[in-house]
Amino acid sequence: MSDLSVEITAPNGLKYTQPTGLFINNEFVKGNGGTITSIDPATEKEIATIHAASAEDVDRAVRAAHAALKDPSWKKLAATDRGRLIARLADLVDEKRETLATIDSWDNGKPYSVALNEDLGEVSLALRYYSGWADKTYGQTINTAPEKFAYTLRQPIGVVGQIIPWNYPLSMAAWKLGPALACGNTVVLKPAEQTPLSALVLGQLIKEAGFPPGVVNVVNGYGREAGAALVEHPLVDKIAFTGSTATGRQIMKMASATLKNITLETGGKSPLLVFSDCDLEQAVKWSHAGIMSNQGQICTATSRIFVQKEIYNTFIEKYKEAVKSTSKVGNQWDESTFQGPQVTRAQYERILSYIDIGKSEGATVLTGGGPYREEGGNTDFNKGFFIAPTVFTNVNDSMRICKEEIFGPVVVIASFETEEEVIARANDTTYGLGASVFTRDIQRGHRVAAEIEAGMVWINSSQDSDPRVPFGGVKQSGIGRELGEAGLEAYSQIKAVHVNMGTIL
Ligand code: TXE
Repeated sequence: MSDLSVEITAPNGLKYTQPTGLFINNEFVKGNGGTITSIDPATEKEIATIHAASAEDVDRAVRAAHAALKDPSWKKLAATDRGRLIARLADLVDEKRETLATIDSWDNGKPYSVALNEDLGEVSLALRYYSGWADKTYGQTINTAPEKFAYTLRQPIGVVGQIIPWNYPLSMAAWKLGPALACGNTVVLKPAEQTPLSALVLGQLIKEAGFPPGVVNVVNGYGREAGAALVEHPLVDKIAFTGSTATGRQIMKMASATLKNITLETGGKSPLLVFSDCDLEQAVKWSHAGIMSNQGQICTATSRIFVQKEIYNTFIEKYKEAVKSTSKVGNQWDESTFQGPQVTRAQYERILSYIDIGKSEGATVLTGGGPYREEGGNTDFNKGFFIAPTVFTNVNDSMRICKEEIFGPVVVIASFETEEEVIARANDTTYGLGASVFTRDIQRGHRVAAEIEAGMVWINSSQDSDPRVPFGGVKQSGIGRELGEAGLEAYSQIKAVHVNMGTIL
């Protein structure tokens, strides 16, 4: 493959130039790790074929980032101007919103309106939020002895490798780029091989915004080759990863060879607790959105619903109605689509196999239970990775569908009797990412929030996320926090400087 860009017309009629190379030193270059062909998950047709990075290509990108770190154009840039560059990038993202949303929607399968209004909104908000932090990261002054004191400098960690997943391609890039750049690091970003396209257009915008060459490099590639090469590279000082717990574990092992700083955001099996004193309509609405949005491909998806016994039957009936009335399955471009196709055949088959496991474990299928194959609308349901939104009842906590992350539009609904019991059951998991609690009892809401083992708790909602608020997990759902002021900790390190003003030893 020699071409470094291709002219594309998307199914919604949008025409744009898709870069296909690796983005290193502000230029698109050939990769030597083979190619990646992106597939539209609704039609299974090819979108574009792009270059993949070999370990040598990753080395080139890392060296570019390493040189940029020391280059005065970045190292000596005033913090306020660093912030200005990030804000300029946010402006360019806003200008190119339709193009970027079209690419992510096409490549990932999520409804276009969701990509446009939710993902792209989040990208620009996260960048803008961190642009403001660039000149507000201070150290401390510490009095130590009568003639001595110390101060701390908050400095960049260095070259940061960022490995991101496919469920929110651009948001995940923005969550990681914003704080890394605000703190003065340089970056090698590796998008997921399932959704490699939009990050390349972002590369173009990074150059246009005026970032010096090498500050941000984008290398598409396969996890085991390009991803692993990034993690193992001795000039990479930190790895920030979002993806599966299994890969997170491997990354931790690989990073230990050079004792790299790491932050990991991994899987989850987040509980949602519905107490009988709740606003039932709200609980149904949020618990549906909490798992069925984004095709269920949400790390914090509230995939285990526990409903108090007194309202269990009513809740089940209302949930079934909500799935029927809200979870409209279709292609990305149909405005009425709530749920598009799963991202890849591999994910589709993985979810279907979990549905089979649920059936063989004896759970009852309340809705769905297999591929979505209804005729009609604008979509050919004989093609594409469409799953019928699936609700299991009559489950018990030891079933695999209640314990393992399915990462699709599949939810289990169980019943409980007491607060103490449901907290213990909600916490009986190796994961600890998100949790929701629905109650009108203000004391109970806060009490349960404090007791749940999770990095984030929603009281009377699900899936709220905001760049100003820390995001991350406990237990095997991750290490460290992204977003908010906490996100700056992940991308800066503290140097202590001891000063002697006197003459006493
Ligand atoms: O994830 P991987 P996959 C979960 C979800 C899903 C499962 C598998 O349950 O069904 O993971 O998805 C890169 N060294 N989540 O296989 O492998 C890879 O190229 C370095 C939860 O897609 O974790 C991609 O860029 N990097 C989740 C990224 O890791 C490696 C989002 C994620 O891929 C690598 C996605 C290696 N050895 C999946 N192997 C969430 N927390 O939001 C892979 N990669």
